[in-house]
Amino acid sequence: MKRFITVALVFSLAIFASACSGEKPADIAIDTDISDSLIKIGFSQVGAESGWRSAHSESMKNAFCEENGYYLAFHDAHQQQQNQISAINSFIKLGVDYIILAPVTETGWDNILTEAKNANIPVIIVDRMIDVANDDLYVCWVGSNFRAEGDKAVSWMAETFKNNRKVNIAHIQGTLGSSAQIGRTDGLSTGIVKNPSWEIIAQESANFTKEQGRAVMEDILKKHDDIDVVYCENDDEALGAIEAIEASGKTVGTRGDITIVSFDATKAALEMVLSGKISYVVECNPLHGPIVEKIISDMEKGVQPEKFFYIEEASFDSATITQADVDARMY
Ligand code: GZL
Repeated sequence: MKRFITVALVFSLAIFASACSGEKPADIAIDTDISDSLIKIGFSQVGAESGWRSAHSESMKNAFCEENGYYLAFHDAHQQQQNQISAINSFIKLGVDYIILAPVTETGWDNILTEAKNANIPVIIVDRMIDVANDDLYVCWVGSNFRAEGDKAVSWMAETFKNNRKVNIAHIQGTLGSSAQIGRTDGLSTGIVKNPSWEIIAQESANFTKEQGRAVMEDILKKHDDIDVVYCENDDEALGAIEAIEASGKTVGTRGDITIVSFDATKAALEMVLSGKISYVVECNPLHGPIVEKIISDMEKGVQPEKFFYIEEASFDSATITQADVDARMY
């Protein structure tokens, strides 16, 4: 196990972070009396932008707890890549045993991950994917097939609107350049090619947040009164969009004015599917903690993981969902 710097270290990324992003300070505080028997994990998390993200963070914190033999240094990057790079730099200086990165976007990681490699600290990527020149910069990746998620939503739309002469789509994207946005957008783009009656009449990012989802939808509603479908790239954007649509006097749902399609399948969204306000939601499973913990536990025994681990995912349709589906939701 790597020698861990056991002095009181408070890495204030605030100065650097606020200089770059104006975000609230986010410190990494490392205690002095960490038992050498604990495996030290540095985890750089995207932020706390959505219900999905909160569930993801909780799953990771529960898995990498002291009872399981870990010390977790958790950093919230407030959706800023520079904050993540600063945090990883701090983890390297601290001499953690493993770095886990949930990357906000796909590119820009080569240099910092090269530094981690040179420090002999294994890096595991979770959730979104990274695009680096050398895949040896990370040990493995755990996450979702975002393109497949988009294809699932588009298949449902093709069946639902197969008799429509025209389908006008408002497309609310996630964080531009993130794998989740790229994959879900690619799914819709392919659907547009395959379904000539479909047209994207508006397209804008709401950065996976409810607030921006509402603002973007308000803006689109001012310009368009012939929207048939809103394709939201996560539930938080969908919840915000629904607020804006209903405030405008229109109704949502398959039998309403505007059909809502979304991704994540958080409990809040499933309740909306059950009520019929959201017509279809594709699950994006955030419960990565136990999977990643098993990978590290195996690595500690000398077992190398598969390079890519895709999480199993379902989807929910307002025509078939049950109360039991909603009650069973863990997040
Ligand atoms: C998907 C994840 C996305 C979620 C959003 O794996 O990266 O980021 O769909 C979250 O809710 O903000």
